[in-house]
Amino acid sequence: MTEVHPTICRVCAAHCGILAEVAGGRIVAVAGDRDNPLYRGYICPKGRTLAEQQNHPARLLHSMKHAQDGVHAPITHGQAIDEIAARLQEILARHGPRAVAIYTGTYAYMYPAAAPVAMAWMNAIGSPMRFAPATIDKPGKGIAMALHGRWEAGPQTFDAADAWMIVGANPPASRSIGAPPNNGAGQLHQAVRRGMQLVVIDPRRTETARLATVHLQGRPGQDPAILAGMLRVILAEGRHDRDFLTANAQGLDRLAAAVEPFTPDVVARRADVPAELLVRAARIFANGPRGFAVAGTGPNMAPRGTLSEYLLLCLNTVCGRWLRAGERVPNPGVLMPAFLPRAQAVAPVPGWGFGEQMRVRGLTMSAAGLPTAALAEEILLEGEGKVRALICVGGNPVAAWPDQQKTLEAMRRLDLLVTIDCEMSATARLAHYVIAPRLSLEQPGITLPVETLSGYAYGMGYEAPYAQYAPALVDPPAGSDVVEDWEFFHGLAQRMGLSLSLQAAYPWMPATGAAEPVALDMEHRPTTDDLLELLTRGSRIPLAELRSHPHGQVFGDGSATVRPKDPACTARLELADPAMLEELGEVVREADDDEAREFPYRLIPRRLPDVYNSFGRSYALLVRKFRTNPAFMHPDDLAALGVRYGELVEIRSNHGTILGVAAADAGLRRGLVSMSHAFGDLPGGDEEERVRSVGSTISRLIPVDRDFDPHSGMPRMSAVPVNVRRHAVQRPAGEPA
Ligand SMILES: Nc1nc2c(c(=O)[nH]1)N[C@H]1C(S)=C(S)[C@@H](COP(=O)(O)OP(=O)(O)OC[C@H]3O[C@@H](n4cnc5c(=O)[nH]c(N)nc54)[C@H](O)[C@@H]3O)O[C@H]1N2
Ligand SMILES: Nc1nc2c(c(=O)[nH]1)N[C@H]1C(S)=C(S)[C@@H](COP(=O)(O)OP(=O)(O)OC[C@H]3O[C@@H](n4cnc5c(=O)[nH]c(N)nc54)[C@H](O)[C@@H]3O)O[C@H]1N2
Ligand code: SF4
Ligand SMILES: [Mo]
Repeated sequence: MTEVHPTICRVCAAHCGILAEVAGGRIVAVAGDRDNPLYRGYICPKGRTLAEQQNHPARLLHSMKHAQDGVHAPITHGQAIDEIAARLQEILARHGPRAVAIYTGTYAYMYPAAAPVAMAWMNAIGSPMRFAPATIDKPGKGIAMALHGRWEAGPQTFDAADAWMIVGANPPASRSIGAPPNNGAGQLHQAVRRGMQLVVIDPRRTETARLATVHLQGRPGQDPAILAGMLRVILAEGRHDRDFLTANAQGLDRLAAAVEPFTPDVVARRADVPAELLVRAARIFANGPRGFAVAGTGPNMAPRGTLSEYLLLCLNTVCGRWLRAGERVPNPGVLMPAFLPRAQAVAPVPGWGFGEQMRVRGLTMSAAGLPTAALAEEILLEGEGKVRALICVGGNPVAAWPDQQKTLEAMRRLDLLVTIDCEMSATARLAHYVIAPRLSLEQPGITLPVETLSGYAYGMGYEAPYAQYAPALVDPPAGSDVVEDWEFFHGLAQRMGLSLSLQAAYPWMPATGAAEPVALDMEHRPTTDDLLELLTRGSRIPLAELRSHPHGQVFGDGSATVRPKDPACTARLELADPAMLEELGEVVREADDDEAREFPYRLIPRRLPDVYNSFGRSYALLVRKFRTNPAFMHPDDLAALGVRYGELVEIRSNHGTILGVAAADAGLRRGLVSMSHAFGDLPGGDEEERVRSVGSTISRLIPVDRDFDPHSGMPRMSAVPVNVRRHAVQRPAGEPA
């Protein structure tokens, strides 16, 4: 007998509402769910792997303990937690709480209880050393928002936008930012068809750029100049929203003076974009009348990512692209407390320089969190405060952190490395213990993680008051021994005699007020549903009500309109943060292009549609098109180097050298190498063979301690200067070494 159940795909942060067919306790097929009011039947190839995941040969069905020489042996999860707790207690007793760090990776955020229970455990041991991918992703967002101030009512929405701008993001592939999470690609197409003008800034002619009214295909790393140039055009032509600025912002004159040097001609030279196109893009955006401008990983990974995000906020503010009193609140909250914002600014706060200090490079806590790119150095640096134990949750540092050489050294130096991972990832293979988790369809889930994203960054999260609850659909395979990620931390706390208090907040969420910590029962383990109740307490729609809508529901509320500004509110959006304008001054003074002779090419990141960071390589369906991460280059560049498609190229930076399989992308600017990250696995063995079977690790080209944002600690991960040449050894694919 087969049954079909609506559920939530948790392979990526889009969290599509899908259908799963269950027979004999197994998932036998998945499909889009036409009855889902938001996703309307959408599913992608990654989501389709859910039918295979549960019983996939690569899946870990038991936790593992390192035996010797890189060999792991199964261990029961209870025994593993006993041993880890004992080891942690020794480390805490000898070295104090700072010696224990946590890294909550990508898959920690697909499970609403995972990060909150993990943070409750960190609170209980008293360690501030909490790291997440945010600081190697788009840290400029949180920091820029701190410096600029927030607009309580949020931005004008995508569904009603006349002019939309996307800087270095490609939602058709990444489904992450720049378009709503529910089939953003389809929505972009529709919006353009209904007449929305789209401005795209990307050195590559992406799927997004192909829909653009204006595509500025400039040099990577030149977003500060391009955005300053657009601001200059808008201010010079008087296209700014004077009334809005007078009432709600400050620093306009200083901003105008700071962008003055960025004339269209200057920007055209620096960024290599036609001056007329820059002017046209600025006019389209400023004329709106409605829309918003968002940035993805492109500009954030390039130098001065925080400045780019800051100038983007200034651009939105200067054009008044924020919701006003009386307008509809797109999402007054569903699983979060009711949110009826006012049309007013929330004053700026410090972006960095508070909280825990890193022992390296003068880095501190920032509005984006502690700098993940400095954790390997913290582990390697001897002395008081050294990090000796690391627990990873659904993350893969060896594949994903910049500077793989340093990451490997650090992982090997740890007294204790534990990772919760469903596969023997590159990091798992170095771990003392690997905890095998339940997979998504084996546990209840809610769309809370997506809903909370809007609190982290504009242009993320749901634009509609939508939510879904999904019960566990199947048990883990017979004979397996797996736990939910949060259960690991509850188990640790039990053995260590700690009490846990749960806070209904995410690392990226602003405090909601309703979030007084609640003590968890340490005697009897709560159920995941108990935790979901706790995490959503005070929600506008009770979880019980949501459960009666298995296909998800849009909980409209006609009365949800933006309230007028509080007469007592004096907060203003800041257009002239001194540190940001100082940095813009440095852009004026710096040479157009450094390192041009030795490293004439620039490496830029890109997302491949069918894999998700290091997830997906084990699935035949997902590697049909790209088994590895090709080194995409312009065909003329390849011809100039005498390289044919499929041949090996050697890519060298000031930090390392990797091989890549050459592939042509006529949509790229010349002078670029565009590659995806998190491929390449552990180094070793025959390189020519490995690059064709597992790909290459671009983070080996990226030093963490040379060229980095001084506030976020983000290293230069786009516009990385590299040299490229044909590799001396060329063996056709498949030929034995
Ligand atoms: N299929 C798939 N989806 C994913 C992921 C995945 O691996 N695969 N990863 C997920 C994660 S963790 C994230 S953070 C998001 C990221 O989501 P996005 O930020 O949308 O990532 P990309 O699709 O790589 O788009 C980034 C674009 O920036 C451009 N770019 C590079 N350098 C610069 C620059 O200096 N300036 C400008 N203006 N553009 C530049 C690149 O050419 C690229 O087109 O995607 C998520 N979604
Ligand atoms: N050079 C370069 N480096 C980059 C980037 C780049 O563009 N260029 N992008 C950066 C970005 S944006 C990000 S977000 C980071 C990502 O950094 P990470 O989050 O550290 O990397 P992932 O590869 O997403 O790690 C996910 C891990 O979770 C495991 N996993 C999969 N499903 C589950 C599950 O259900 N439960 C559990 N517990 N584990 C699961 C996977 O096997 C994998 O090992 O990488 C960053 N690094
Ligand atoms: S877009 Fe993401 S959530 Fe939607 S089906 Fe694909 S992997 Fe799943
Ligand atoms: Mo990311």
